[in-house]
Amino acid sequence: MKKVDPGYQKHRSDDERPWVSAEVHGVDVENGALTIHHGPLPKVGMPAMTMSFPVRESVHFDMLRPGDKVQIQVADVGGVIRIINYRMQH
Ligand SMILES: [Cu+2]
Repeated sequence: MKKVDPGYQKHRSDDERPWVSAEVHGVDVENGALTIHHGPLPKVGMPAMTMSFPVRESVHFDMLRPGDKVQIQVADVGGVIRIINYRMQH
């Protein structure tokens, strides 16, 4: 039987996921994580908070700097809530 990543809903395209405002506080490329302050993420049950957030492996974010304003999309990938996409917020 084909093993499917249980948390990642493939039928739902990334484009449909909500974009949430966030501010970069720290960039940890080595550990694949961003420290951010993000707005409420009701889909994954998080209020607004500052946290270290794992980033999906395929997403490049080494050009981000503390203070950058971004919008993020998050999803459960392999049982871990990760940033799966971001875009600069102007
Ligand atoms: Cu959080």
